[in-house]
Amino acid sequence: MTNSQSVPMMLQKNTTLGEFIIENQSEFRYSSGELSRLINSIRLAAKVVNHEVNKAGLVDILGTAGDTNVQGEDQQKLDVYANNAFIKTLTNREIVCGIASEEEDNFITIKGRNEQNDNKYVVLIDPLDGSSNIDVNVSVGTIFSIYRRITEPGTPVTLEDFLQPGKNQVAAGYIIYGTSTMIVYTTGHGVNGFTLNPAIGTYYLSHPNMKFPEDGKIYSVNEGNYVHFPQGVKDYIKYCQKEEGDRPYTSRYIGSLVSDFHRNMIKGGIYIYPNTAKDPNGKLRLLYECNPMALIAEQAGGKASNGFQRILDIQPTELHQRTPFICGSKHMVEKAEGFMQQHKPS
Ligand code: AHM
Ligand code: MG
Repeated sequence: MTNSQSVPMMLQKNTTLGEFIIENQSEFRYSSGELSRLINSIRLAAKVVNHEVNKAGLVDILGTAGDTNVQGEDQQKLDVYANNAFIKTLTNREIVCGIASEEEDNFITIKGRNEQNDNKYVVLIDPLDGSSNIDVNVSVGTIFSIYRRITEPGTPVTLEDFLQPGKNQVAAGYIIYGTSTMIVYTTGHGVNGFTLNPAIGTYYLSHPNMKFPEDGKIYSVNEGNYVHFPQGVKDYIKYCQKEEGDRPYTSRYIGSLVSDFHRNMIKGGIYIYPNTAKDPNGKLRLLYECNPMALIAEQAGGKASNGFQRILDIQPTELHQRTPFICGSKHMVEKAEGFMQQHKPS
């Protein structure tokens, strides 16, 4: 994936997501309409999940996980619900050849009607990220990542199709279920954000050509783990807190990657989830969380690294691989990397 090029785009604010997808279809490298249909189905599944997330506070009234609802169906936890909603939509529409989800141990092979699947794309998804925030009415999100398969269309997908470095992504995005619901995504030509008008169920282009400010004043990290952080991260946090120039910076941590990232992209900031003594590779998953957010960050002029290496260059070896993650405004990430370098493990 190369950096954004200038392509004609329909960037008027009253453009709907549906119109935008059609208008910009020709910008995809392998334009056959398949990727457009795929993003369309994600848009649809996101509406279904949004509807369910919005009623989360009613769960205690309507029934909890393990109960049966009025239609006689089992009530599901929201993350399970979101997982099923995305998998079902993508499977029913026969639009991809494989799906990997943070909620599933193994990838799923999608068979076509005649047992053969000629679709070219695989999707990797974190259906409901930050789901521990659901119980307390705080924003959560969905993160998705799309690759062209490596193996021949018509044959079953293999692990190799999913274990591609993030720079191979053809598209990535997130849905934020916040005070309003938004889809933010990139196909490698910049980043655009669409806000759902819940009254009519339509997403409108509200944030065209989103850009990370190069500098920022917000740092987002779970400081409760401070004593376990690598020395480079500790030093960077102390730098953020120091009274000098435009510092101290403001600390803001929601504990929901999509929400923290979204705020930092709009206002300027850095998100850090480092490795700790307990979790030597950090907590976040390379394929479902870090790669898609890294592509969006780079397409918006930001940066994403594990402290020593560009996230999008990492060659994954496992589906559920974890990585330390430093992401946000370019100059802030570079500064943090500088502190990491001073304590590089030999
Ligand atoms: P999840 O996929 O289990 O929801 O975990 C990912 C989430 C991120 O959204 C968030 O930034 C992070 O975990 C918070 O972790 P912690 O509570 O350790 O700070
Ligand atoms: Mg997650």
